[in-house]
Amino acid sequence: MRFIHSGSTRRRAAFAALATSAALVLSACGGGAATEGGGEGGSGSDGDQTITFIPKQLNNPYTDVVLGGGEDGATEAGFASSEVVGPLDASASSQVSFINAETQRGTNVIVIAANDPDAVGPALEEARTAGAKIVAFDSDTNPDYRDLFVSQVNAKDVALIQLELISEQIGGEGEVAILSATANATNQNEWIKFMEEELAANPEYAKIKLVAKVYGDDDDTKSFQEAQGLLQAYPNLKGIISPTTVGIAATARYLSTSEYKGKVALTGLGLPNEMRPFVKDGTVTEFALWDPAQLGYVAAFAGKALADGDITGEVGDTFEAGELGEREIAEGGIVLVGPPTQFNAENIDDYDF
Ligand code: RAM
Repeated sequence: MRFIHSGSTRRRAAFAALATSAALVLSACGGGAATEGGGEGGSGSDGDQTITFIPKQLNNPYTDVVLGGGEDGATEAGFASSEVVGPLDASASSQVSFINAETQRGTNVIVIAANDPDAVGPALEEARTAGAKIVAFDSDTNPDYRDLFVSQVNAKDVALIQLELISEQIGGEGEVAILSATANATNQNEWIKFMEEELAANPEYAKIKLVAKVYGDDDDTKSFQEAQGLLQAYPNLKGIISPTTVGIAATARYLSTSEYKGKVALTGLGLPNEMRPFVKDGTVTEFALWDPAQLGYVAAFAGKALADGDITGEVGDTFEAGELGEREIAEGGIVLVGPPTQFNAENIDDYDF
């Protein structure tokens, strides 16, 4: 697998299509037992272990890239099969039936990006009792419910980068708003908390005022409407931070054909392939992200190390994550992937995801 300049887009698209049909099959049977490709209970031996990824939602282009990396990682790590199941929306409890189905199938490793830190808890506890290892990635569960969390980048760094970018782009003063994903998402809320703390504590940001936080639910249409609503409600708005790939793309689309293009700044976390036209047409100057494929890739290797009993999730445990090398589990049971990259007109064409 090649990272950052990855060219396996076609394979990823095929994988995403498979992912969507898997979700529909499981939805159709109400999250009940599905037997295809399952293992024998939570204790598969080396050669027949199974891994299932449960993203926040399917039909999210960010998810497709993450899962492309996950699929590569699962194969390289030596899982007998890897699958993707998940809801089509990112609401708090939408993942529960999918977790239950994996427990019934005896899946050895469940990798989940939690839509809510607690709503998935009881279902994950049952999965663990049945022998599954739980790897959270992208958006953590309450730590009680998982063996470890694979985090894209240090959460505070993600927050700080976005503040630096918006401050630069609005000349250090004025009203700003945050357009987030869902109100329950652990990752979003952690980044927002760090942004609010830094705005309050750092004198460099004394003239920046956070006037609103709105939620587009990682739904393209809702995010677009929320962006529009922000500009109507706050005529003096100077900038928008959208720490979600769905939100930033929808907001850019809105701004690009509005009177605010080039006047209201927009930054946050975006996919270079989705943001390229808006960087080229002057709607967006600079935004950030990590390589999402690496997140799925590292999560698969972490799952294998747990399932093999090589690690337990203790601080200081180490495992090999294929071509990304050795990873160590840090305080809080967290494995960092990182680092973040900033994208602008000068470098955006160097990236293909
Ligand atoms: C969205 C999701 C995801 C987040 C990225 C940056 O696709 O909200 O959880 O990590 O954006």
